[in-house]
Amino acid sequence: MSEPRAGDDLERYEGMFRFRDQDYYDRHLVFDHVVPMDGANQRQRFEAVARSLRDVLTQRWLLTKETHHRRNAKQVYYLSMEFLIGRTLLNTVNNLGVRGYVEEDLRSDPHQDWAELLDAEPDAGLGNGGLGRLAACFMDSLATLEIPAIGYGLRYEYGMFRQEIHDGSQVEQPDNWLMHPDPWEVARTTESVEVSLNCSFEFQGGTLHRLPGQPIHMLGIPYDRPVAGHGGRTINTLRLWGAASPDFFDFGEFSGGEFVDAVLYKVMAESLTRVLYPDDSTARGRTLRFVQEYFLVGCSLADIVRRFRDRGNAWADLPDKVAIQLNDTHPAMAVAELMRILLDEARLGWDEAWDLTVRTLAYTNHTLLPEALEKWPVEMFQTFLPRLMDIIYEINHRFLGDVRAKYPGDNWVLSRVSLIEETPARQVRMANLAIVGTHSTNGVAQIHSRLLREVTVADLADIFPGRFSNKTNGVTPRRWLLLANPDLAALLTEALGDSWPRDLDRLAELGPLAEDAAFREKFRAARLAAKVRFGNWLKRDLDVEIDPETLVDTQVKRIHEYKRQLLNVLHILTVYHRLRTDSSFDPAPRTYLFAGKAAPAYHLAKRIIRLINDVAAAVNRDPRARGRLRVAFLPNYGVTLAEQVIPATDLSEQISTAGYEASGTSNMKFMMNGALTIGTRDGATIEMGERAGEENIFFFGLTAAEVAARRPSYDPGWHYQNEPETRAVLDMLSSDLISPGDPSRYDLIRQVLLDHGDYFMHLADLGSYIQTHDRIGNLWREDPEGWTRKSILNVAASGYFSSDRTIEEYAREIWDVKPCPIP
Ligand code: 26V
Repeated sequence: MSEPRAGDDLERYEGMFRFRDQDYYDRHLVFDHVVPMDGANQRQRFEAVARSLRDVLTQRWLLTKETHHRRNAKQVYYLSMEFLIGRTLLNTVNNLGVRGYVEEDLRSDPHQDWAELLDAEPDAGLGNGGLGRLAACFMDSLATLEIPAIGYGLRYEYGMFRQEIHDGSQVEQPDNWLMHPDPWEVARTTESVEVSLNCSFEFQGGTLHRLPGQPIHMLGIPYDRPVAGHGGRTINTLRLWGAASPDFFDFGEFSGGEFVDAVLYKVMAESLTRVLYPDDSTARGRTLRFVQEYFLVGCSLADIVRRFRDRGNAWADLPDKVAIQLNDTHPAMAVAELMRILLDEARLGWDEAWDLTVRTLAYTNHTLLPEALEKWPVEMFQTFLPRLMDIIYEINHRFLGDVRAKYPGDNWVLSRVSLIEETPARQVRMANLAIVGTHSTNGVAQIHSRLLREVTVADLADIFPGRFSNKTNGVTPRRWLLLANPDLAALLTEALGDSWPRDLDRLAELGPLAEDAAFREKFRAARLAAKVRFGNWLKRDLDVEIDPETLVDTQVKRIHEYKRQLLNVLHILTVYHRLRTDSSFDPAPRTYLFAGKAAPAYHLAKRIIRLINDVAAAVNRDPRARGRLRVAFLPNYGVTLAEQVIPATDLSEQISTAGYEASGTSNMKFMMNGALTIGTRDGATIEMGERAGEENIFFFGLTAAEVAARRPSYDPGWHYQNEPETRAVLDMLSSDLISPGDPSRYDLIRQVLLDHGDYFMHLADLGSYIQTHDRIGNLWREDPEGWTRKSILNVAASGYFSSDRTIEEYAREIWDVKPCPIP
């Protein structure tokens, strides 16, 4: 990786990277921080390296913007409330192809340690999970494919909370990731945007009063971050909006007491982008989130329209020059806001404005869970955004007129597709708004797109059949393979040359090598090296010890009932029960790893975390389990932890109740890194099986159709009565073994599984899950060559799951954009 690649014309970077030769690095270190060279701390050194790198890419960044502008190229705008970026330094160094130079230069600095330096960068955790990480992978692919694109999001001062585990339970700590100045971002105060709400606030004696009808003006300050594509040609921009209050009030007019109120008011406006909302089913109805969504939409559309007009375009050309993708319904107010701009500012007629709006916007759905489908009270729109509410009413009026013509006399269909839900309270259905107001609605895996069309919004799909499509998710191989797994990446480069990170289909050439014993040996060695590296990292950073020779079995993702971490726990308890009751039982030695955050108000999910920790404690202290069974919950799951654990995993757990996981993306990352998968036929895991061959993936359990068919008659009690192991394991939950001295600690979980109907059907799938795990354990121990063969075949079949393929499909089938090569 230290060699510059042919054709990447990296020579121009050489010389610029002489950090030690009094160049960028020394200057930044000494002058930015005003410290002597040898007195700087690790954080200051990180900032200096990052700044130097930003200096190096600045010219390319400017050239990218200038080229896009000059060519008036069609531009993609990706609107998302979340971008789960993680760290930027190593990814940028890799993508620019300058890792060799940087490492070499830093080696000559006696105070410098590359690994420690990387650790000084906090994760930019501006997202909850899959949806936010997908946005970050897409930004990488857009830049790599040289597609003109800007990502728009919010600059939360506090990202996803930091998870600590106290006595086995999750404790949320604020993530003050911007405590130190962020070296990547550029504040562009001169490009600030003003957005207005029709509702103001007033402090009176320290309490807040709403003043409907009195407009409040807010400022959006853009903070730009460079997104360097692999090969370093295109540097796109991620623009995050920070909220500020314009100093529109004249401080001189305020008397002494009001001065303080005025400042409080200002502080309040600036609080808008303080914190990321956790993905929380109870989060609906919260005014701050509503205003955040509008703030993103208002600032971004103003910016997009300004760029469009600056290039001298006529309004009629909007869809030919601009493609706006809505990442879920969070920015769906864009439908009404773009109409407002075209009607009130551009002064177009309704029909033309509507045609341009629909052709410019597109929408991606990321979940079918009913509690996650957004609805906002009509009253909230009326209070804050009355003009948008008027526009939504008018859209609905015209739309329902068309529907009436299509289905005369069918009032049920009208009430189902209406943008407004009438009962129990009047609310705007944001998914309906997004489908009606855009030309494209896509799901994120085949099964998900089908269920969306056939079940969730079947009426709308009937009305607009041509609007629906599937775009199966993908992940960037740069971060998830090249960066995360240097051992395997080096082997791939040895076998295939160095083009695979940009052409992941080339992994298919590994297929025949699965039969080559010498290659299998090297492959196994690379995988073991990754596991050893992970083991050392775990010991050093988290003080957890694992044996890299054991089968590492991992489930990492948000903690949610539908993802069924509980099913995994029930299997572990089954193995433990056998170890306790059968002295001849001798399973293949395994390490079970969990990580994931629970929404702060999701009590059951938090209880599941505690259960995992209690089970880990019980198992790990029992001599009968020693060397055979080990369980660990790794705190604070995030991008950086994922980069560590995924390459070291042998078995990936993708065990959601079929029909509930829209796609999953960690499943793809595990596959690329050579893990085998145990999974239900859900999300993109189904497509992984189609590509790798059913014999190379471990499917178990009910299909989505079977889940739906079984639900009405499903009785979890039957399994308890008739399956001795199921009964033994559920009884362990309320025994002294797991929660000594507190046997009722897991009553809630027992109730969910037995008394409340087990909505996610854990017990229905438990038997088949356990049998499948038994087969997996045997294969691992009895046939290591066969395991490695399957592992290689999985990597070989993973090329399809590159986000480059996904983005090429969006570009061709939704956006109609072409690459715009930078000279
Ligand atoms: C909902 C809410 C509700 C209120 C406050 C904040 C918030 C944030 C996120 C969400 C919904 C998240 C939906 C989501 O992350 N879906 C995941 O998207 C992945 C990428 O397409 C996909 O792989 C996962 O299967 C899907 O669960």
